[in-house]
Amino acid sequence: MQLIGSPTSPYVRKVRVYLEETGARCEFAAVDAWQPDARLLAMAPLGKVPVLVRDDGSALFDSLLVLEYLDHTLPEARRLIPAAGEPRWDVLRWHSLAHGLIDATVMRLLDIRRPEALRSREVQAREEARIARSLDSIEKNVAGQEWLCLDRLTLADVVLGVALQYIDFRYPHDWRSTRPTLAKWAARMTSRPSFVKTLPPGFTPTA
Ligand SMILES: N[C@@H](CCC(=O)N[C@@H](CS)C(=O)NCC(=O)O)C(=O)O
Repeated sequence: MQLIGSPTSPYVRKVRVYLEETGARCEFAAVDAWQPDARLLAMAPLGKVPVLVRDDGSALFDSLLVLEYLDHTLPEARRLIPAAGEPRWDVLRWHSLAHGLIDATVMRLLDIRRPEALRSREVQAREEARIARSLDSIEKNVAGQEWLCLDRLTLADVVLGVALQYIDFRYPHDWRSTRPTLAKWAARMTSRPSFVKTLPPGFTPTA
């Protein structure tokens, strides 16, 4: 299998950290997501990464679908997404929240990168408020625990770690001083080898 994606994309990094953590076998092919080539567009007409090319040549896209598929290729003991019941909804709910943090940070960045006359402070403020509100809510819910769900690493931890580092990368600001529990959790999670190995080029982790 081959994972196609950009090394700076947080959506791709979700999958790369997952692969490092589970040991699922898949080679990585780096592309520029903003200049997708014809092969990529033929497989994934939305032109967004990550794209997973399966061994039969068929493609899956959208990070959660790619992650669900990869998880199903593993024996149950190595999976990071519970198969059923409350633990599954809990992990997927955390995934939605962390993925939403990534979406908000991307939306803000895209607005900032528009020509000055087209930028909207209102759009940016809306995304910044969304991020602040979500971080406040997460601060109340991490409660000093090592893992977000169950008593082990799950997809929830992987995606929240990626989201927090993406905020540091693209929206650097002091979110830590008012959220000390989350700051500690983030420091622990992002020091894992899976995170260190997949750091986006040009990003120096916040201490
Ligand atoms: N919902 C998608 C989002 C993927 C996405 O937006 N990827 C960005 C890279 S950060 C992309 O490929 N952008 C290229 C474009 O929008 O043309 C997922 O979770 O995979």
